[in-house]
Amino acid sequence: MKKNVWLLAIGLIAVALAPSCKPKGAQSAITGDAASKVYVAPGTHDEFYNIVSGGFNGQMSVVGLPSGRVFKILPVFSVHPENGWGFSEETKPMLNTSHGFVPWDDLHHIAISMTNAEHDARWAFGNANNTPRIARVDLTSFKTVEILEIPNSAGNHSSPFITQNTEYVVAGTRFSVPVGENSDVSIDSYKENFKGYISFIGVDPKTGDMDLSFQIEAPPFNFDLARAGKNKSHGWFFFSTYNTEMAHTLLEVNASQKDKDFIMAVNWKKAEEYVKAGKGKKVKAKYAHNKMNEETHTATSTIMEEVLVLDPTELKDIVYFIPCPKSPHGTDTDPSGEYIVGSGKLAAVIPVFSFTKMLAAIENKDFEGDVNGMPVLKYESVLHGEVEKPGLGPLHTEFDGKGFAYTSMFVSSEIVKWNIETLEVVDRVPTYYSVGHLMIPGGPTGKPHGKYMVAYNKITKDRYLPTGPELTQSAQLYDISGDKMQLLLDFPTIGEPHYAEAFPAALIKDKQVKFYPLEKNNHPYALKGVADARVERKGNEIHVYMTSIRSNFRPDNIEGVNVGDVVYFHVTNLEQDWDVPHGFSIKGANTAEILIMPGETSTYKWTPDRPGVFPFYCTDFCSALHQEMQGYLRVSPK
Ligand code: CUK
Ligand code: CUA
Repeated sequence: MKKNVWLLAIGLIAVALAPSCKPKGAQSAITGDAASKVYVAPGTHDEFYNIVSGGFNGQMSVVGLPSGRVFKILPVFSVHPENGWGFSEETKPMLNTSHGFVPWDDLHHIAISMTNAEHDARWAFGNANNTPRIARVDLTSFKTVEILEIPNSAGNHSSPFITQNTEYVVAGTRFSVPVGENSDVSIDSYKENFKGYISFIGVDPKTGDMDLSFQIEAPPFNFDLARAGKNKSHGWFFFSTYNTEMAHTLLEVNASQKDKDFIMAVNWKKAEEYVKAGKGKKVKAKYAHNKMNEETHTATSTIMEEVLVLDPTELKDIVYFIPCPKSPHGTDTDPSGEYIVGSGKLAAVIPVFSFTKMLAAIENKDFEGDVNGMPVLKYESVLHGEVEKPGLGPLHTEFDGKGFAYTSMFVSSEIVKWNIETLEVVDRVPTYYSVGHLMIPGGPTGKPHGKYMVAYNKITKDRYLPTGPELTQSAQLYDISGDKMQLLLDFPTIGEPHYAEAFPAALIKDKQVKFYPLEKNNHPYALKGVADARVERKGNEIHVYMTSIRSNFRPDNIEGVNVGDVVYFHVTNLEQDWDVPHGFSIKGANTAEILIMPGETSTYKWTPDRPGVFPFYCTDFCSALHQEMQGYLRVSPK
């Protein structure tokens, strides 16, 4: 390795180790009235829903703001024994992929659906990083209702960012990979054989159903994050890229050599026209598309076979590169859509680009080179200006709708507030410690709700009672209604939050599903009343048509089952009231419990391996006679 590369490596290691430093003035940001600002009196509700990614736990969590209270862990990409997600026969297909059943993933980013660049909060989208997928959550039931796998992709980090009317959800690949029939190639052939893909997933405006509309083939860079243009820049998408060096080993050093990487600007309206004009090429690619049926509450998984790909080296006016210092992580667009902020995590400034100038630079062919024939715009001709001395390690930027931007600084552990027009830093507050994403309610929309800002910190150290080597990740709530940011509250989180979004609770709180009407339950094993409860044998399958209602199961004494039979308990919860689930589990079963919502049917599968009498019971305390809600199943030798 060359000497300057070693020096760079040492510099990077110093940066990487820096986060254990504490910010100066550690407690000073807290003032007297913080407690009253976060106090949500018993019996009253929080003002905002905060949907928070769970990182390596693969789920979303639902948090109230300003209290920081957790209301729900909402299972998405990881199995969740608490309510049978990925264990019940109805939900197993949701976790199917072209690789088969995948029980875990890593969920980084949240996107809340929008209309006219404002939250409509119909759906929450989340990304799976490891086995690339996008999930859609229905925010009237807080259930994951659809999961779409993304082919030609790996490390689905640049996702699931959405356009201002939820026309598209995007998914940009973090890892470029060889694709197609023969992807058994030498890793050394990275530059020739590896490719990056950006996927545009269409969302049906009525139903929310997703469809992989098209992909754009891109150079083998790493795509990190993205933001749609909005208002003024509606029709464009901006992706941050790093490793434009196209290294495939020791990226820590080899992917940090250039002073500038790129923000890739994509004219998706134009791409859409090309798709309509038949300019795409269909290529073979296997991916799963999983949907929850609304009437049966049973998921189906379909394996898709091909995808439409656009080649921007031929369709020359859809992709442009904006140079951006240095390894940009976040890229964010301000509420007007005029400004595009790049956050080079190794850069000393925050560059702010102008959409108007970008269009002019394209018009005037103000180029400084190309990537595979796709133009690189001149940095100076697109630049609105640079925020100077913002701090160390800028990652992400959110907006308050009052002309200010807030950028998280990972290395210097602070949030920096700056004026979008003048680029002047006007305030800074410490975070504890090493903030990743930050979030302002409505921050990525055209109409931020402002008021609060939350820092999602990567390192907790001494903030809570210690719990051995693994400490909770931590969030911190700040009041941003005044000129100066004020720290109000620390609260622990579920998993490791990356991005989160928040919206006013009033948008959805009166639209919540309370129970499912029994008469609309079209599950093939649904029962409408206890009179239909029964046991049926089909070969070596035993189907128990079971009801649950306070406070019994019917049937509750089951005989005639032999070792090796496959027993299906199809449990219908006959309750027609809010907040009365029943649970079910049986001794020794090699699966989780199921938790059945009122009016729903859920199936628990078990293959007994020994003779005996096996008790089962309701796992959710449902009435004063909950402990009476039980039964026995007798298993006889074959
Ligand atoms: S992120 Cu995924 S590495 Cu800054 Cu959006 Cu945390
Ligand atoms: Cu039903 Cu406890």
